[in-house]
Amino acid sequence: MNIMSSVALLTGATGQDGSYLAELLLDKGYEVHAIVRRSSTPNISRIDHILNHPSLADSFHLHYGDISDGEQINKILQTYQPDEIYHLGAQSHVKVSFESAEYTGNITGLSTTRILEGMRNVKKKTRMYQASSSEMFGGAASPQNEESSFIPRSPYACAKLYGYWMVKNYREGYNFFASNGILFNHESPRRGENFVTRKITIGAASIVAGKAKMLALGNLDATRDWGFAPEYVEGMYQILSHTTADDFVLATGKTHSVREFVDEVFAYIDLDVDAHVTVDPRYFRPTEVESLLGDARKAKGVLGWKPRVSFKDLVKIMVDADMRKMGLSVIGEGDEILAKHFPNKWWMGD
Ligand code: NAP
Ligand code: F7E
Repeated sequence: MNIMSSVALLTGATGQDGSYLAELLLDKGYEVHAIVRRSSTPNISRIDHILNHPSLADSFHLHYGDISDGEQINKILQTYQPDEIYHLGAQSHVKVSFESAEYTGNITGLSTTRILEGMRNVKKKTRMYQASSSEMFGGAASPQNEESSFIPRSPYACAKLYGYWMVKNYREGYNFFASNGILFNHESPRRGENFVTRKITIGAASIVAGKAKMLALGNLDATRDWGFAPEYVEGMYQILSHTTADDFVLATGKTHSVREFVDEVFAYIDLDVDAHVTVDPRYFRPTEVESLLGDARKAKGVLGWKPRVSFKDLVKIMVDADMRKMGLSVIGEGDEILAKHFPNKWWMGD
C-alpha cells in the first residue's frame, strides 16, 4: 500500500460509470477501494481487466458488501478512512423501479443516508460525490439546470431526489464536503444492455450478425440529452476536486428522440428501420419523462467541464464496439472519433 496515495471508496464499481471512474482514479495514482456485492456468477466483467492489470491491480481493492448494509459500509469507512467517496451504487433502471418500488427506495435512496451516516464516524474530512440524476427533473420545463424544479416521475426519481436532499442537508447541517452531480443520460459500450441506447446498438448488431430479425422497443418519442460516459466520469472527479462542495448539472445541451437514435444507428450500418423495428407496449412506463435537455453552463463556467463527443459520434462509438464484440467487421468511424478526442485515453478497451 502506497502511503502517499489518496484513497477513494467507490460504490457501483462494477457498473458502467464505476468501472470508468476506477480507471480514471487509478490513472491519477489513487488507491481505490470498491464495495461490490457477492453474486453466484461473477459480476465483474467491466473491471476484470483492472484486476488483471500488471501495475494497477495492486492499487485496486474489492470488498464484499451491499449498500443496504450500513454496518458493512461503516466498517469499510472506518478501516480505510477514504479521502473521497463516490456513491454510484443504485438500482438504476427506471422501468424496473415501478416493479420494485420499495427495493429501489432502499437501495437507490436510503443507501445515501448510510454513506452519510458512516462519514460522521470517519475522523478525516472525507469528500463525498452523490450520483444524482436528471430524472429528478422529470416533468420540469426544458432546459433543466441547478435552479429548475424537481418533478420526479418514477420511484427511481423519487429515491434519487431523497438522496439529493440528504446530501444538501448533511452539507448544511454538519458542514460535510458532499456534492451532487446531476447527470443527464450518458452512454458507452459499457452501458447496461437493457437501457435503450445499448439495447438498440446490440439489437442492430445482432440483426447484421443474423442472430435476430426484429428489435422491439417502447416509446420512440421520448427525448434525452445523451452524452459519452467517460467524459461524465471526468466531471465527477472535477466536482469533488472543486474548492467547495456544490451541485452541478452535467449534460450536452442537445436532445434527441429515441427514434432519432434508432435512425442514426441503422443508417450507420445501412439497415432498414421499418423492416426491423417494432413498438411493444410492454416497454412503456406508467409515467414517462417525455423530454430532458440539460443546461450545464455552471459546470462549464466553474469547473471548465465541457463534453466533446456529439450524439452522432456516440452512436458510432457504440455501434463499432457492439459490432466488434459480435465478431463483425466494423466501419471504424467510432475508433477515429475516440482517437481524435482522447489522444491520451486513460481507460482500457471499450
Ligand atoms: P449501473 O451500470 O446500473 O451500475 C450500478 C452499480 O450499482 C453496479 O455496480 C451494481 O452492482 C451496483 N449495485 C446495485 N445494487 C447494489 C447493492 N444492493 N449493493 C451494492 N452495489 C449495488 O449504473 P451507471 O449507469 O453506472 O450509473 C451510476 C450511478 O449514476 C447510478 O447511481 C445511477 O443511478 C446514476 N446515474 C446514471 C446515469 C446514466 O445515464 N448512466 C445518469 C444519472 C445518474 P452489480 O454490478 O452487482 O449489479
Ligand atoms: O430510457 C425509452 C424510455 O432506460 C430512455 C438511467 O441511467 O438515465 C437512465 O434512465 C428512454 C425512456 O434511460 C425502450 O421510455 C423506449 O423514455 O435508456 P433508458 P432512462 O429511463 O432515461 C437516467 C438519467 C438515470 O439516472 C437512470 O439511472 O427510452 N425507451 N424503448 C426505452 N427504454 C428502455 N430501457 N427500453 C426500451 O425498449
